[in-house]
Amino acid sequence: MNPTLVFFIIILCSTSISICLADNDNLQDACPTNTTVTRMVFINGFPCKNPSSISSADFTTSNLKDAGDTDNFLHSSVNIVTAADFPGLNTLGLSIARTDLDLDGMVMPHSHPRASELFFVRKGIVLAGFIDTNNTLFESLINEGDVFLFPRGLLHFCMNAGYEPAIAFSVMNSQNPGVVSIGGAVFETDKLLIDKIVRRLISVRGTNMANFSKIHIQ
Ligand SMILES: *[C@@H]1O[C@H](CO)[C@@H](O)[C@H](O)[C@H]1NC(C)=O
Ligand SMILES: *[C@@H]1O[C@H](CO)[C@@H](O)[C@H](O)[C@H]1NC(C)=O
Ligand SMILES: CC(=O)N[C@H]1CO[C@H](CO)[C@@H](O)[C@@H]1O
Repeated sequence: MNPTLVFFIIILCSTSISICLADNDNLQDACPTNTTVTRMVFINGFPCKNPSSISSADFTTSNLKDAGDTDNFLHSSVNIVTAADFPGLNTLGLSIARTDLDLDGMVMPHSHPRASELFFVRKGIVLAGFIDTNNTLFESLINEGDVFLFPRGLLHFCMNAGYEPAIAFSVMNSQNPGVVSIGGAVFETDKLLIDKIVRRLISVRGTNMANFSKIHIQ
């Protein structure tokens, strides 16, 4: 094939990929989700409310005020609020989450195919990390007020590394980030497998073992 043509095809593909990687731009000020519309037609996003009936309540949520239920074998809870639950988020390309980590709590490796994530620790000490496409582990011990970044689509995890329950909030750059979890329903019945994954994380992590001494799966 003509090399110039190949070059233009590559340019075309890479520019259209970069467009697809972000949520669509909004064409109006706001478009709060009308949650009562029966979805007969499937569109990219949610239908908007009638602009004349939009109010400040559409742009306010208290869904992240309360701690999630950490009474589970991972001792953690994650509550993601998307445009489906928080009408004002529709078409803004944002969503927000709250993570509660009890002592020894962890969130298993997972990824968000449509969003990068800013992870802000509100309380406690958290070990947060992600694994890139070269299987290199990037991780940090983050304290209250610190922010860690999980790039789009990469597997990431976090665990409580302190001596008190930890709380973190995340902002994601998609109104519907999606979750691909390797710790899903399959593993919830197989604690041995979880134990193997934790051991694997520890071995990847190598030297700094001190913070892991408290992690155990019951
Ligand atoms: C939401 O959609 C329903 C059904 O189409 C409509 O009756 C209702 O008025 C809409 N609500 C708002 C606030 O626009
Ligand atoms: C990929 O990882 C290997 C070792 O794990 C390292 O030597 C190499 O530099 C890494 N490559 C990139 C591009 O990061
Ligand atoms: C909570 C805790 O023990 N954190 C430690 C984890 O490891 C680093 C590096 O060794 C220490 O600086 C932290 O105090």
